[in-house]
Amino acid sequence: MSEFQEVSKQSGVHPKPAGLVFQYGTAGFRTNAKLLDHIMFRMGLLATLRSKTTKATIGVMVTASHNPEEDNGVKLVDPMGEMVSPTWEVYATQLANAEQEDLLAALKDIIEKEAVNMSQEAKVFVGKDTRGSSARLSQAVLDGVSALGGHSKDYGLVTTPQLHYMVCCQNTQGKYGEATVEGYYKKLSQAFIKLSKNASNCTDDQKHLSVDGANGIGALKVREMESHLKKELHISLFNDGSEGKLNHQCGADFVKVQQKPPTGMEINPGERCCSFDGDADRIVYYYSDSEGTFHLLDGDKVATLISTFLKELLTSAGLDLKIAVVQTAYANGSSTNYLENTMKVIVRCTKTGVKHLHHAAQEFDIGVYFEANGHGTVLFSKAAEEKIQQLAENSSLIDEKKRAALLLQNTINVINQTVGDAISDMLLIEAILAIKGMTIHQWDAIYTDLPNRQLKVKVSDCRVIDTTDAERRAVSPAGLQEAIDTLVKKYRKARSFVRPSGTEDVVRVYAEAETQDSADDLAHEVSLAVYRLAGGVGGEPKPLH
Ligand code: 16G
Ligand code: MG
Repeated sequence: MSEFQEVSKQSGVHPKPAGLVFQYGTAGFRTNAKLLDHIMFRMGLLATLRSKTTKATIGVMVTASHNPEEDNGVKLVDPMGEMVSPTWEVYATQLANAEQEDLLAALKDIIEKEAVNMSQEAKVFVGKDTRGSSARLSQAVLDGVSALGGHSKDYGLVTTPQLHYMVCCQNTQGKYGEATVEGYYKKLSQAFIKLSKNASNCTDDQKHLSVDGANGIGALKVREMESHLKKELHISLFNDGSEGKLNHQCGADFVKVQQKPPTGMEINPGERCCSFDGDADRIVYYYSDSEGTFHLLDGDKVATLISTFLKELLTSAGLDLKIAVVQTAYANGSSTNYLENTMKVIVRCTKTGVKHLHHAAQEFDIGVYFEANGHGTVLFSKAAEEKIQQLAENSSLIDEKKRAALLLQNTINVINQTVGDAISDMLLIEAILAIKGMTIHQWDAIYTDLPNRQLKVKVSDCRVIDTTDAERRAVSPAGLQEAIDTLVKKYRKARSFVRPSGTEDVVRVYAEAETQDSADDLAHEVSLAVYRLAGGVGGEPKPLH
């Protein structure tokens, strides 16, 4: 088969160091950039096969998100802009780990299993973040695509959600939007400006937002987009990449984990601030109050704000659509309680990882999904979109209904439904706060987070921990769940769970309780239980106080 001659030749330029083994994890491959060249080339090959099988354009994004600058990674994007299907994650792992001399056999195995028609045309969109290694690694992806005769389009520097958006636009023949960065800015900013027109008496102060760009791609793209926003939003951009290091002491992950503002940002009391992560698919908000205390508004607060807004609009529009919020076990208990008991919306819990939430959100007319760490978006079913569209176009509607229908229509357009998108989420949040005339403090006061603590425990093999019920209960090792149950009973309003990390070789422990001291003690005691029952390595976990 001559079609493989080029693969053989090119793979020699991107050889696999013998013995290296990687797993396509929760968000693709991610490790030190020096080890990734062969993986990138092979993901170019795999994306080409996936494109032939689906007869659609596939995306490949080169990024390691919130990881340090030295790392890099790769994620594959399926035709509608969603994460690649689980079967192909398995192929990705097999192909990445095949030793150099076994590469063709591994490739042919996938072709056979999926009955890939090799004469089918293939098209792959490639994007990259701002890391020093990204140019070289995305070239390796492009080499993989061309080695199998696929066509590629290199979008160069784009955010992860922008690449997802391009793939969806392309495969819907432009129905979702125009598959260009300019098209993305136009679609989102026009919807944002229309939404903003519904905010009465919004002062310049209220239109101001400080953005921490994590010294990454999100900063570049916010800058590019600014002129499209027609002064409806005044952005002060910090950590724009001109000086600082990517994700270093800044960005959404730093702010969420450290519970403090990023370095390099000036914060005045009561001012709204937000942070993106390194590939701009996560966002968290925060402010500091008049006493200088820092307050974080995470993905749970975002989900609450958005779902409240949508629910009010549905009521005003007289639309009977089922709205649900999808969370993970990390969602603060207060948020779940507020959503279920005060707002009376359906709440679903899934395993950690965007793809699980996305999937669950697809089951509702409107599915709002957010991880506490700030990954999330809103999905509208086709039927829901059509109903909203019809209502917005109905000329006989009276004021309040008409207004609500138009707001819903523009809300749909400002949202990137393919994946969580920091820029799109930011515009939606800013529009909602402006329309509702709400300060960040008022938003924060919707409910009060329960104090919580997250810890990690090193064990010799994370696989000994197996969980069920969306990771909220451990089924193995024996006795662990019983131990957790007993510990939780000691504290008021307490909850705790453990799960093996999908991105690090550790077991993660989460605990929440009525006071910070109780949450800290509980997290420590549960860590000890994990250490003792699940083969902890190194010294015993020490108490926090
Ligand atoms: C990945 C996931 C994120 C999840 C995190 C959990 C995507 C795009 N990213 O970053 O959603 O919260 O992993 O990490 O799915 P952990 O398994 O180490 O706790
Ligand atoms: Mg990210």
